[in-house]
Amino acid sequence: MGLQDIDTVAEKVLAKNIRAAARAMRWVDDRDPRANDLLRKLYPHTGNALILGVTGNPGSGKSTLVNALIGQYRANGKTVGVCAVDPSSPFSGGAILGDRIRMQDHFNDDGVFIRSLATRGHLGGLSGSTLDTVTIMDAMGLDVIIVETVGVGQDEVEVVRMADTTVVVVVPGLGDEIQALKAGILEIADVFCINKADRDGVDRLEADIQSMQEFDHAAGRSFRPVIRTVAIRGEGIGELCEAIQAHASGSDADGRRLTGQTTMRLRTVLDDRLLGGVLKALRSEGTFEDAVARILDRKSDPYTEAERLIARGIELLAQAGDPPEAN
Ligand SMILES: Nc1nc2c(ncn2[C@@H]2O[C@H](COP(=O)(O)OP(=O)(O)OP(=O)(O)O)[C@@H](O)[C@H]2O)c(=O)[nH]1
Ligand SMILES: [Mg+2]
Repeated sequence: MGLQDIDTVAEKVLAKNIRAAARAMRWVDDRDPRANDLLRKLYPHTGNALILGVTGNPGSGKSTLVNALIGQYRANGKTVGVCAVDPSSPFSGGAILGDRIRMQDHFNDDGVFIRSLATRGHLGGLSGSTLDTVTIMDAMGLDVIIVETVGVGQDEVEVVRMADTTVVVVVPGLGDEIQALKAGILEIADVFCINKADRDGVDRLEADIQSMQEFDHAAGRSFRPVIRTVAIRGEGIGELCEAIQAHASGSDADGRRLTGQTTMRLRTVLDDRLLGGVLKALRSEGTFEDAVARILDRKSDPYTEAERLIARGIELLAQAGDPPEAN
């Protein structure tokens, strides 16, 4: 695995070469040892894209909305990257295929780069591989990078925290929407999007969101816009883009927010490398399974074993070689 190889791929990614970018993303997915070196080279060239999180319940119309947003950004001359995270949840089997179909308007446009990430089988790696994919897209010089995730798990919430602006998609008529919002998604919304506004119950849902916002407002939080869309017909997309733009260029994009994002990024990479990397190594040498067996036999306990695994993990990390000096 030549360093030259990594340099070439990095140069090509920076020159917007699609095949090199796809290769880089494969390295990330496969946890290829070249990925870290590559990402290190790309990182200084990032920070220019608008990173947009789109999250919401399964089936709320996120992909359809993303498809419409791509159209709007392309019409404004902007290039777009999409990173769609398939939660592999029981609700939405086949989401990757679904994304393909829903975003197919843009498959032959070389100003659009769409990547689906499966989460099945990733050990603590969802946030990490999403973040790495976004880094590659940012380095490619794409203007807007949209990350679509289902807003159900903690992992998804963390992914969205890396975004500059987050749109939370809700739909009328479910009744449980607000419950889902209360379970943490509400917090992360910079813009609310009521999609499927062609259905009944829109006024009611908007009133619910607003009354929650009153509550938040009393606690010092500013009001966030609520935009109605009918994604399948492209209605409300212009307004949604404006609300996104207003947030992205607003005072929220201040130093504190950026520090928060950077903290989240570092934590994400750290979690990913520790859990994904070290745990994988521990499992492949059987240490983890041995520990499970000892606990099962009541010969040991999770506390002792966790300490033992941490110690072994540190040894494995040391063997993997020292990182380059910070400069
Ligand atoms: N009536 C109506 N249906 C819509 C609208 N937007 C999307 N849909 C439909 O809702 C269904 C789900 O849309 P998707 O875009 O796949 O939803 P999603 O949130 O990406 O779904 P997952 O990725 O599986 O969580 C599809 O059948 C869409 O055609 C809308 O504005 N109105
Ligand atoms: Mg989708």
